[in-house]
Amino acid sequence: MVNSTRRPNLVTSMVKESKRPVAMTIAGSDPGGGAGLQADLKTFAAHGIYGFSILTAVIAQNSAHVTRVEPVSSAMVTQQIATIAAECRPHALKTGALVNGEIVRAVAESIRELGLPAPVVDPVLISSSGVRLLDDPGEHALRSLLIPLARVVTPNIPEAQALTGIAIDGPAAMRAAARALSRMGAHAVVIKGGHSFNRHGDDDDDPVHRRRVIDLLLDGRVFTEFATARIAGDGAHGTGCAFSAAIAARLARGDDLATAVRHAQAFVARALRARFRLGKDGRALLDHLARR
Ligand code: PXL
Repeated sequence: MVNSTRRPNLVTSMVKESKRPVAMTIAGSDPGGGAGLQADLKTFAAHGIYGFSILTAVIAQNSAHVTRVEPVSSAMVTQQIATIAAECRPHALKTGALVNGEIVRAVAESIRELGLPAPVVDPVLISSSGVRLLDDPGEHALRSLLIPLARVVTPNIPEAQALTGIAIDGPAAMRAAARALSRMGAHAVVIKGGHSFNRHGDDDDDPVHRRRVIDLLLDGRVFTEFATARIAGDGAHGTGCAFSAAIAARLARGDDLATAVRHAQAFVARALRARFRLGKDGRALLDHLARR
């Protein structure tokens, strides 16, 4: 059982307090290591950032399928965050799969009550294999409780559409969706351009977006576009996790948000160019430690 009255031992009390940057992820488990909490920790490590990880759900999955999602109790999520934060306040925070309304509420309350940094909110709604990782009450709580606390919210195009109700069929609608998310209270929004626009049900009839990916940042009232060459193929498992974790890692190092987004885009592109497969019918996996 828990022994909360245990006295600190002499050895640990002599260890110097570290100045090294620390980031915290609040996310679900991917035992395959491609997405979720494990991918976030690898991304932090690749940036030289120490990582704290708060588990929201145990998820049985491989790169092709999610077979079971078992949420952790919201009390346990609260307790993990409080116990870790009592020892060291992280310099940056990101959230991933939060599964249900109670967990979203627990995370938002913990951030407010403990005065944690404004989080990078990756609004994970469904897994890349199509299974819901946030239920309807959770989606509502995300909009009303967590997005208003966000330093930045990082939806892909389908997530931005689901959260705003705006059909994103081109650059103007993408800007409108960013403004709508900003009106929900987020300090900033990045809509990732990796998913092509859905025009007439045809994915890629836009000549610019066929060759390039444009991630759109709205910080306050300022739009910035980050363009990069589109990497051919059908992407990889966990690109969204790597992107939001890389932003958090850069923020933990003290970068401003635009610099963090630019580097996160380059980080994901590098990891994606070095992608590989482990199974026969699975999705590609990122190489989070790729050098170039
Ligand atoms: O990429 C979204 C995501 C987030 N978190 C976990 C996941 C996935 C996608 O599969 O498994 C745990």
